Amino acid sequence: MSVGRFIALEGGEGAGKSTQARLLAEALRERGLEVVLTREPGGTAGGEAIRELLLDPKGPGWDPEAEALLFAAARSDHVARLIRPALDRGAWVICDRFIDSTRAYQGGGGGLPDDAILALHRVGSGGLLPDLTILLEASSDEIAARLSRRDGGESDRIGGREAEFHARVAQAFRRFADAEPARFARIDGSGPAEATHQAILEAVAPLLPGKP
Ligand code: Z5A
Repeated sequence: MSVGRFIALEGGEGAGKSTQARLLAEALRERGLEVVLTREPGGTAGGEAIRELLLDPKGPGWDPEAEALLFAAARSDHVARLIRPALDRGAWVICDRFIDSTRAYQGGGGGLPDDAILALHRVGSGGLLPDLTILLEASSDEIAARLSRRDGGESDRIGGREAEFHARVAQAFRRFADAEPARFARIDGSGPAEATHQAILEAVAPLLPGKP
């Protein structure tokens, strides 16, 4: 049986994570691999219900502590019911955001200590980490243009926070990638989607079956 692999895509809003997650899933399926394409918050019925609670712009809003607990609860369900079973049967899991988003948004952006977030992750999800985390980065001008084309000024409850919050989030992602270069690949997502896809395929290649 082949070995299951877990790839997460991370980065700010509009960096191209969903687009690239889809392209990567298609490329791996073309190689005959079973791929589970999923997202956070979400991925299971319970995770999607918590997503609504967290992101609905008309919802009540949460303090960083409550937000971190809700993300951890959604992730716990996602790992137990979808991600672990898929990895155990040898599938590849491609996840649009995972634990490093909580570390960057509720930690870097919201001010919660990283060790508290990682402790919640150990309790909720057994501390599961991706084999590879792809950090997609693009300039703020490029991202603003994409989001304005797509959303015309509408944001979810977290995406709509002030620019300083998002700057702290981006800085935190860079810090995590620099601290764990073996787990992260930092990829420039500002160019055409196809160029970014090729760079991601190169980063993923060492994990493919048959590679040492
Ligand atoms: N959040 C959190 O706080 N803590 C956590 O633990 C987790 C999440 C897991 C989830 O929102 C929110 O929850 C998020 C973080 C927070 N809020 N913020 N910020 P989401 O899942 O709804 O949204 P998102 O993750 O921020 O994704 P997004 O806005 O959809 O961006 P994306 O997935 O990175 O980009 P995309 O959908 O692939 O592309 C965006 C647009 O650009 C789209 O119209 C594309 O067609 C276009 N695009 C993509 N690539 C290109 C290129 N290369 N050139 C030109 N145009 C492109």
